[in-house]
Amino acid sequence: MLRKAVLAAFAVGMLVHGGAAVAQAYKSEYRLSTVLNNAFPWGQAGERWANLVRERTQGRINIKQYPGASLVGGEQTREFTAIRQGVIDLAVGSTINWSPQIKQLNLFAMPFLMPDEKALDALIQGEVGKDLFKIIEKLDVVPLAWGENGFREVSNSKRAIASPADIKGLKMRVVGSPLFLDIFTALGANPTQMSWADAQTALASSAVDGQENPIAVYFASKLPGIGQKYLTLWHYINDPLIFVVNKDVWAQWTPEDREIVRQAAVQAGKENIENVRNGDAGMLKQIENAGVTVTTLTDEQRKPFIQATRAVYEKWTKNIGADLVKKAEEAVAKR
Ligand code: X2X
Repeated sequence: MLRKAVLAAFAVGMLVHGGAAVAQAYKSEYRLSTVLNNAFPWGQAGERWANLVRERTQGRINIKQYPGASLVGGEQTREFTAIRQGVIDLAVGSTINWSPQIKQLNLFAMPFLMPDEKALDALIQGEVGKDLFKIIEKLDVVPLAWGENGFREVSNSKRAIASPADIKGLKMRVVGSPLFLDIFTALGANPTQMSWADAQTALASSAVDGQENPIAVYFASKLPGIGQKYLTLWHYINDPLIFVVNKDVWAQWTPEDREIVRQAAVQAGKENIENVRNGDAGMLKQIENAGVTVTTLTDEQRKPFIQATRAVYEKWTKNIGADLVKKAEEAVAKR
C-alpha cells in the first residue's frame, strides 16, 4: 500500500514546498519548437526526440512538435525568449536564431573558424560546448544535447561564386543576427534580414538574389526550382542545434523521467548529426542533375574570402568574448 502511494507520487513529479514534498501534475501536452519540419533533418530530430520520450515514459511525457517556429509566429529569433517565458516547453534550436539573446552563440557564425566537421566536434564535444551550456543554464533553460543544422553554403540566381568579386552587389537574404549583415557587407553584397518563412517568398519573387543555408535545407526547400541555380560550397560556418527544456518544466519531472528525456535528446542529437553528414553527397548529385552549377572552393579559393571577412572576425571576437574565441581557436587547431 505504502509502496504504491510512493510510486504514484513519483509518477506525477515532486515539488518541495515549504519543506514538504508535494506532487506536481504533469501537463497533458508539452510544446516542442523547431524552425524546420520533418522534411528536414532538423525537424526529424525534434520528431525523434518526442517519440523516444513518449515511448520510454509510456506516454507520461507527451510532446507535440510545432515546426515553422509557429509558437512565435514564425519569428525564429524570438524562440529563445519564448522558451524562457514558458510559451515553449522544449526546443531543438539553432545557435544562429538564439544568438541575439546569447551573444556567445555567435561563435559558430564566425567566418571560416571551422574548416571541417572535426572542428565543429572539437567545439561542441569539448570545453567550449560545456562553457556554452553553462551560459544557457544561467538563463534558466536546461541544455541537454547538441545536434546539427549543417555547414552553410551560398546560393544565388545570377552567377557562380568563386571569388569575393562574384558576390558583389548581390541581394542576399540573411538570418537575424547582425554578424551576418557584417559578413555580407564586408563581401560587398547587399544583405537583408528576414525569417526563413519570408525568405522563401522573397527568393521565389526575386526580391532577393540569394541566400545561405546547409545543403539539406537548400535541397528539401526545393530552391533549385525557384531559380537558385548557382550553389557554392565554401563551408564558411556551421550551425549546431541545441536540445533544451524550460527550467520549470524540467523541475516538474521526476529524476527518472529527466534522465529519460536527457538520454533521448543525446540519442536524437547523435542520429541527427549522422543524418546531416551522410545525406549531403546523395543530395548534391540530385542538385547537379537538376541543372544547378555547383562550385566547390579549394583552400586557395577560400583565402580571399577569409581575408575579406577578417575585420568582421576581429570585431566579433570582442563582442563574443576574446577568451571564448581563443579557446575555440585552440580546440580547432588541436583537432
Ligand atoms: O533561417 C534559416 O536560414 C535556418 C532555417 O537555417 C535557420 O533557422 C537558422
